[in-house]
Amino acid sequence: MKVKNQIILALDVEEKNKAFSILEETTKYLDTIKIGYPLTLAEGPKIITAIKENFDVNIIADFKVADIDATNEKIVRNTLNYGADSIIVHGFTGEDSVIACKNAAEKLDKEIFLLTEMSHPGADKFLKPVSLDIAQMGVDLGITNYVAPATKLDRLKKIREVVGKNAFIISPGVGFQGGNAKETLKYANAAIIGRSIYNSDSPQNTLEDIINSIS
Ligand code: NUP
Repeated sequence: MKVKNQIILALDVEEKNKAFSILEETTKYLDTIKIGYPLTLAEGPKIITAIKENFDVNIIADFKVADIDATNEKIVRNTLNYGADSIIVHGFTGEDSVIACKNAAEKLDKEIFLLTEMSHPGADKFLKPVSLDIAQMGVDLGITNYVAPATKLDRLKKIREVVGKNAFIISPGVGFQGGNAKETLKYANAAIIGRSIYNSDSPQNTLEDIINSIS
């Protein structure tokens, strides 16, 4: 996997017009975006298809899939059939749930990202104690893509140690949540950035500044 300029835009706006205007400004510098519940619930899942038809971007669907295996299979298959290239799944649900996601994605020649630890403070209570085990489970299952926090560089570093140098880590929490892009990219392959870009007066200028800061 490769991400242009090592930046993934988290497009958590809630209107198609706004989403499209930000994409028009930023896709010169980006080839990968992340869409989650905010835009998908506001506009319906066909927004994924519409973006794929209008912009040359890879779409990571951030649906943090966390159900039993049979339901996970349906969520992953439907999401990827709308045109998403990959989907983020939780690991805390355990092996059978994660394997169902992996198999469903591979059937469509697509990929999953395994979420290990999260970037917000509250994740320290329940997720932190098990996140390295989640990462190790991912390795044991042959998963090569991971999500790990930019706000907790010590944790990101540890997760990198578990998943190995060849794994692909994408890392949310840069900017608004306090993480720094350059520091994050010492351990992660790409930084996920949302509000700092899409809430900026000039998403394009902000993105250019971030890219300059890491190169
Ligand atoms: O641990 C996580 N933290 C996180 O912020 C896992 C995530 N998937 N995210 C998502 O990354 C979050 O839902 C949002 O879409 C994006 C970060 O956006 P922002 O804080 O840069 O606006």
